[in-house]
Amino acid sequence: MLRKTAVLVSLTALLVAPTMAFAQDDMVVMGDDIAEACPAPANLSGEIPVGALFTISGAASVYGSVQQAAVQMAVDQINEAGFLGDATIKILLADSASENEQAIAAMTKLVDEDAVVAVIGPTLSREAFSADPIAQEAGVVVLGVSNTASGITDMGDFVFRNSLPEASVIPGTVADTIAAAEITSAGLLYANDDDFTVSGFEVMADELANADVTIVGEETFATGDTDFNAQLTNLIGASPDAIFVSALAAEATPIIQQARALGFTGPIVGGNGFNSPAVLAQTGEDSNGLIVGAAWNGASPNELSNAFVEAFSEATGNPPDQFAAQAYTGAWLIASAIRCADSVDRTDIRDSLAALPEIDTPLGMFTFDEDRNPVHPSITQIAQDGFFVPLISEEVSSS
Ligand code: 1QQ
Repeated sequence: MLRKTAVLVSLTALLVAPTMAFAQDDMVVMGDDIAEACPAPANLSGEIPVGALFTISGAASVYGSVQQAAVQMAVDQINEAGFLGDATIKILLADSASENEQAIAAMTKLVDEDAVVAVIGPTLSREAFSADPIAQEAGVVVLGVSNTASGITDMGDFVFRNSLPEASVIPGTVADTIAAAEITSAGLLYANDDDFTVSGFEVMADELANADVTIVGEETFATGDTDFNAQLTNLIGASPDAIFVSALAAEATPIIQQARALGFTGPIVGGNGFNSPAVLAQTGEDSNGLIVGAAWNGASPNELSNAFVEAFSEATGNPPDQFAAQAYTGAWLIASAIRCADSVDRTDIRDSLAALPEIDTPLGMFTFDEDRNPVHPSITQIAQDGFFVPLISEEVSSS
């Protein structure tokens, strides 16, 4: 029903032939296909408040700070392009501080006091499981741009994510690792107190078993731990071909360092928590041979991705990571939903987001499935000399 409406709107838009292109100052940005599918809004004016709830401080701040920069960059482009007609988006930024209670308090304020029409975030899956029910209850769209645990969108029909879940990415990571490094055995290490790390571990264990890789051992730790020598000694003692790790960046870094210090030279395979350049910067040569599945890599041969890399690098002085690409795309998706709804009614925005046509994004051709989860390509990467590059089999060395 909703999709039919979108098609009709699209035909109408073609008849009035809007040749609005969202290239600014020769810069290519997202939004062209939505500009064609949905006519310029006629009912919007003023500043439209949209919440951005990210972990800007605390243990997981490596993810939140780039998300903040990417969302702001997208919103600046959206406003400068007049994508919402006479209206502009105003981002209300809130810091979840890597704490679930803080995420709940911030979500409550955004939804109740600030009267946002939608929220982008929160950064961590465990924050989302704590805070998203508040948005769902209030009937406000919450769009996760980095939540990868299983079950996020099961919280309700106002809960969306554009971040590929571990369940979509890790099967490819396992298959590519087996193909490239010919592993037949693996050890597993994960934090057992975080929704994302537990979920990632479960997918890794299932996929390895499906692929007939022998699991030589499973070890756990708690978020905040710094010494992993006991667990790694156990795993390495069983001589695995690879070690699979589900951890956030703060723990991923010492795990890589300690595994290498204990003499492990095989592939370390990480989940989404490893996807920050901070992990590579802090581990230096130790991260060579690290394999990580991702929703995006800077080498993606995609015009919007290339333009995004250039604009983000210019705006911030640093190249973007996957979290930036997802946050940037998320802000454009919310703007697209508002434009196509031609309304700031919270339910209209929900319906419009769910009905968006497939659109071109830096993440590739993107659409939501019927459960409000993302559908777009994933990629397996390997760390080489401080950078994530797409994995091709010849590049795997057992250092
Ligand atoms: C989650 C994750 C983290 C790595 C987010 C940054 O994927 O918590 O779901």
